[in-house]
Amino acid sequence: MNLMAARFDRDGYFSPVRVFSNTEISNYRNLLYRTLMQKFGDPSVSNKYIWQLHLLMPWIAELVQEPLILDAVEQIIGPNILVWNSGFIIKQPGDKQYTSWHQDRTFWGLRPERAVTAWIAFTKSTRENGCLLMMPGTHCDGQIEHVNRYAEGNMLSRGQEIDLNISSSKVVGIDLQPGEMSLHDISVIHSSEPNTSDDIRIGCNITYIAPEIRQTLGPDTAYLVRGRDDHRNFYLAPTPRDPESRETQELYSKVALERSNILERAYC
Ligand SMILES: O=C(O)CCC(=O)C(=O)O
Repeated sequence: MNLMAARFDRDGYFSPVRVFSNTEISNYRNLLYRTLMQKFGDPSVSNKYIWQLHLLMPWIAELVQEPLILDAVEQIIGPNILVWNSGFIIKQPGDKQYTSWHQDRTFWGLRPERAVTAWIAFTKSTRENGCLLMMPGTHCDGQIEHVNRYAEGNMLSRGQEIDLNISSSKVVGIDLQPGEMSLHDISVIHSSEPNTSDDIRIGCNITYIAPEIRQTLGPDTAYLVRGRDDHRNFYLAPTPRDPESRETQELYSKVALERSNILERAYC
């Protein structure tokens, strides 16, 4: 086991890993602004653009296949890799939105729970602008009860929260420069706070799974990016060619609906 895999195994996360140069991440940031920022900011459509954006936008399909990301992910889940999700979490300057302490596994129906999320910094990510916060080692604690609190500003759909006295001395902030990523296990307890800075914070999160993982809450889709899938537990989606084409739009609507049904059925 290499150093990264050993640390991930011990702590439930690993950071930082440089995966894009400054020029590359700035190009991706431009693409984000050009294709999606307006949609994210429009409340009448923004909830359509939460899940699996790599099945809509060709440039995100390319991003999720970046070899440096996959090399790191391979150390953790092995040589056969599917993308289960990709999306963006954006906090505007002074944004009060946050995510409460949670374990991703609670909502996603994936078993066994071995899956990893790559969180790629499209901007600087710091304590001040609301970076990810980790509770090291908590991926070994099993499923912890979450309570639906629906608190204002909580970015989780039902404001799900772990009812636990979290000691701040154990919390680790994941500081990242643009183009760096962190990796976290879907069982580790994590959160993020509001953006108290004058700068936007943009994170792209991509969840990777091994093909032997099953979806327990209904039909689901994934995207093969490395190796092979001998299990076929997920419908394997094609690479999108044109986000405006009927074919891509129909597939995207279908998989987004299936995903929201999965979240509806999830524990909590
Ligand atoms: O980006 C954030 O503020 C929270 C992200 C998160 O909870 C996740 O990627 O699992």
